[in-house]
Amino acid sequence: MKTSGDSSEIPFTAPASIALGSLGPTAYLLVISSDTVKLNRDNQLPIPFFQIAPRLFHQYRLEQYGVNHYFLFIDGELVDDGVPEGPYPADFPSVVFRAKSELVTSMTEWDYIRWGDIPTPGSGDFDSEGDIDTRDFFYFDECLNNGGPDSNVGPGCVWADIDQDGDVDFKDFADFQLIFNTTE
Ligand SMILES: [Ca+2]
Ligand SMILES: [Ca+2]
Ligand SMILES: [Ca+2]
Repeated sequence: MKTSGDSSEIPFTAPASIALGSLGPTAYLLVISSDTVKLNRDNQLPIPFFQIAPRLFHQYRLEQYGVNHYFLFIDGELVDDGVPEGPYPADFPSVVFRAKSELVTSMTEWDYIRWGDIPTPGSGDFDSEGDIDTRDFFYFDECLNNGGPDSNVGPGCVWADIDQDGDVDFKDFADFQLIFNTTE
């Protein structure tokens, strides 16, 4: 997503935010302005801020592994990690994203939001359903379009790097075709 909103809006949970919550101890709230991002997990914990290049699209990715570890990536770069406060999701999980103007007018654009099990690296199985089908190809194609030989397409496409050499290129596409629809 990207936003033109000023960082002075951040105390008002504006200009943009995405909140992952559920009935449990663990929550993640990202408050995003044009050049600054705030992560709030819990007011009792440190609240880190990150600088981003202003008014450009940026990608935010949060991974949580059981109760052991979470990782936050911005544009594929690890910016924060640590021990979660508990399991996630718990009951009634939700993802709430919004744009808001408190005192300063702004424009916010969300491109896409995804949620789900983290796919196995190199599996080609984006949606972790145990098959390789057209739905997986839809996202594989996106990784390939952003990739190429020796590219780094970031943690969001590790599942599409079939030969596990760090990129998503036409070699991976050839391998993807070989496993397409071959598993249940
Ligand atoms: Ca699949
Ligand atoms: Ca390659
Ligand atoms: Ca590859």
